[in-house]
Amino acid sequence: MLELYHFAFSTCSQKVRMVLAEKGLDFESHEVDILSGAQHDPAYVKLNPLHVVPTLVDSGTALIESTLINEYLDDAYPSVPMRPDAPAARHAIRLWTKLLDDRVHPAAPIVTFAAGPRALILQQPEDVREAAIAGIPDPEARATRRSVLEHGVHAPEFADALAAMIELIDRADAALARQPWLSGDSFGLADAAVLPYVLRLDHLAMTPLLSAALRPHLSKWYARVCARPSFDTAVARWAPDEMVQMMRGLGQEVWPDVEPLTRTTGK
Ligand SMILES: N[C@@H](CCC(=O)N[C@@H](CS)C(=O)NCC(=O)O)C(=O)O
Repeated sequence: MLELYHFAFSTCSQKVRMVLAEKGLDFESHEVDILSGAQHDPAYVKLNPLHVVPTLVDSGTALIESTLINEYLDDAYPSVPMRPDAPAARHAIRLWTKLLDDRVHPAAPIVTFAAGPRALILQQPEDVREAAIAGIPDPEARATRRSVLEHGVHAPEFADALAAMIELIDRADAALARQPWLSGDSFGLADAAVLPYVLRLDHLAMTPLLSAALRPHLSKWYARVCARPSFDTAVARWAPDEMVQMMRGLGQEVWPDVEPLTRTTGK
């Protein structure tokens, strides 16, 4: 019996849902509204002391950290394997997940909050907004969130965060010139892990960065991933059209300020 504590638009939740869907695993869904601070609820913090989503509960055992959850799922439910057997190929997959965990994931909320839900969060009552920020356990992450909510894409942290995401799509484009999937010959853990960050750029109307003219191999890969049944089950179903349109609209508003930064980094 699997239970997933997650949030519809969270990158880490999307990557775990992709693996669950690829493996045909059903789960009981518990949505945690991280925009309203539900990740700081003491009952949830007992499951996930890091105050973040996702958390997978498998037969009563709580599992945290999305990269490790996906590796766990591949070990515990191997009938649809999502990693090759060869040690070097497994190492290559872990290089992708390490890049995401070390560099890209910390950048993603900066890019997201600056370009997207910032406008919504600023409309929240101040006490709700403050409680959500105050609950972030890491002081540096807390200060960054405050800065990004205050200054949006003009926050000092924004340009480097955008550069991290662009570095990811450049690396992926180069890798996909050599092989059909980031995990090797078939869709696997690296593809599931990278997808949410590419999708995030798309949802924030930074779609020109994913164009066939600029990044042809990534562009084809993204179209193939979006056509998989798992994408529908794990991502599209959880992203109501009106929310996606709203994210895109917010992204479009800041694109004139963002676009010049995309020219000084990556391709
Ligand atoms: N390393 C963790 C990171 C999880 C994480 O940062 N989750 C985000 C959503 S993608 C979250 O819950 N953020 C809560 C917040 O921003 O306060 C993992 O991979 O599971």
